[in-house]
Amino acid sequence: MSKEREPLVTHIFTADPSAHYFNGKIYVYPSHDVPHNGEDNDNGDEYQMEDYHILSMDEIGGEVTDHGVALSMHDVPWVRDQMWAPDAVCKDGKYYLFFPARDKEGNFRLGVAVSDKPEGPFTPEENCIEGSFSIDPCSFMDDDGKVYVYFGGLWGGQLEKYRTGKFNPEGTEPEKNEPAVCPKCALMSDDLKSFAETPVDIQILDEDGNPLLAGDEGRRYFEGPWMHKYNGKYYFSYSTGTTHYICYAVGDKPYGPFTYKGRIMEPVIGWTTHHSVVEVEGKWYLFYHDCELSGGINHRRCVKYTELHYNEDGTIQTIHPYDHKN
Ligand code: FUB
Repeated sequence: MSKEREPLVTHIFTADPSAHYFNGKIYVYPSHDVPHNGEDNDNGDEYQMEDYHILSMDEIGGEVTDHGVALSMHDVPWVRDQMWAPDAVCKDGKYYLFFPARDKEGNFRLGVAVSDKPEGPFTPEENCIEGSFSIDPCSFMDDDGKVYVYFGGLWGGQLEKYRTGKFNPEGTEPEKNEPAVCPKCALMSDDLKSFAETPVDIQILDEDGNPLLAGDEGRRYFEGPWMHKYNGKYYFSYSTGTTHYICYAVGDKPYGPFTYKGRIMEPVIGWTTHHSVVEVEGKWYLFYHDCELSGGINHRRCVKYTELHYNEDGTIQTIHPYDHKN
């Protein structure tokens, strides 16, 4: 059985959980951390994931099933290594797994793989999504059936190297008093295998309508985007990386702009923090990870979940991950 704020599974290390409610069950699409003794660095070289295992639960608190290898990097012709945070969407009875990985040149790209079942196995496309770059795809289907992919991550995720629209290996973050690097969004084609448009910037604004600045590290975007809808509003949430918060911003359209509203979760044990938000039978849950299972080793993480609560005005109550009261 699974318990709130405890590792969902302990037989493998898991991270970056994208949770969905498909066919009356909870499916979690996590990264699968590979234990090794290499050192951590700012390029994320320690995250050497090679495959994906899909987890499922019949209900919140239920037994967790590990469905085994759903996709391996050895089966994806364009991938060199580092299969990082994935997500999935269901369209017309098929399941689409979106994932980032380094291509043969060592640049992060996004790929897609398809299955008839939510747990896979997934069959990958031969090539990465044309025009894709960076990491952490979050696939969101709006009420009209359109699917958008939000993505991007700084540092190891290379997002700052695309500031000019083209890859610049020397690209850096803006100065502290300049607008922060924006996450990206692209509408997907009907078959979900390509971008239907050039990815656009997602603007995150402060309370005065100004873009968050690069030096505002407690609020600006770093990686790990997630999109969900609550009471007709679009909630764009993400990790602030260097300050280790999960924050959110609210808007009226899938492309934003989004106005910063606050923190969903305070820092967890470990450097990275990464989440998803899912509604299950009228209650809302945050899936996230920390490094408690490994005693704090950054690349040996474990997926957890906890209930998430909204206030009447639509703001989200901040979760303190190790205080079981809030
Ligand atoms: O798991 C590798 C990377 O760490 C993810 O892509 C980031 O979001 C961070 O969790």
